Amino acid sequence: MNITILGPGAIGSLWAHKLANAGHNVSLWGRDSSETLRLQLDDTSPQTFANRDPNSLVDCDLLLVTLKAWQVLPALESLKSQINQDTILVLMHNGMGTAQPVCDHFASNPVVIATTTHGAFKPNKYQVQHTGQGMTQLGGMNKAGQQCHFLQAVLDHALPEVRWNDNIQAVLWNKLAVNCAINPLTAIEQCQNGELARPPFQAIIEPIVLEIVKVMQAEGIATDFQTLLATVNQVISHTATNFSSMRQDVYHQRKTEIDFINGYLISVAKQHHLATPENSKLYQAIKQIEQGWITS
Ligand code: KPL
Repeated sequence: MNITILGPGAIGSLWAHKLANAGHNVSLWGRDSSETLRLQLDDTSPQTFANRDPNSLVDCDLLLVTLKAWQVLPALESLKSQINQDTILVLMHNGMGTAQPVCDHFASNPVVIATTTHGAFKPNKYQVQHTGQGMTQLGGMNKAGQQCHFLQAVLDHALPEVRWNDNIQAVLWNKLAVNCAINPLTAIEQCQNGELARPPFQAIIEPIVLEIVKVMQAEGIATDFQTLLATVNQVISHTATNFSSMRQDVYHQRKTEIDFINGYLISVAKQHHLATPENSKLYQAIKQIEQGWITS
């Protein structure tokens, strides 16, 4: 397949390598203006990818969007005239809230949403490290996207394990809950995920999770407090030495994904007339940190 990776950060670069090794024709579309990008995955030999080649959009079978949530819509909008109406758009990022606007703006394209637990780290422009084996789940967001089940085999062949999930919304909501509880707290405290297992943090996490459970149930997602709390704590323990993506964004003074994580939760809660004071506190604290960089 002709595959273009829009946003070749750590996860995008990992997929670029794996898909190219599986025999696909892979191009990148990154911020860098150079015509080619040379990338090395772990200790394998470096590969050269075309970058920002307009033909790689026109002839694209699959556009894998691995940008940050807040970059997705502006980037796709700016490329809209070059994107073929048959190109499958696969969105893979933390948080929720981009898929519906993408479906609205790209009504003819199949839209698929993906979430992955693979760990990847890009120490510099030229290298990417696969830091943790994980699993990727996919599901269709619109009618055309729901017919893209075959992508499961294509992607699984490149970087297993990949599962197609007809109830991708439930998967995304569970991931959102994990990110709502872990990301802002670790960013505010500037700590590793594992710190949140300590009792003072557990006392903060419990009411956060309780609010999320109520919103998920109002959205028709089957869950309960004990199950969701256990899911959050399992991720805390499995990723104990990680610095969460939001902790890294705050550390480097980069715009965070808060609007698409706790911000998304708060906006859905409002639609159901549910109060979310604990999540709102986290949201405001991260917004205040971001505001501090603008005014300083
Ligand atoms: O998704 C993550 C993130 O950092 O954004 C978790 C699961 C919290 C792992 O760090």
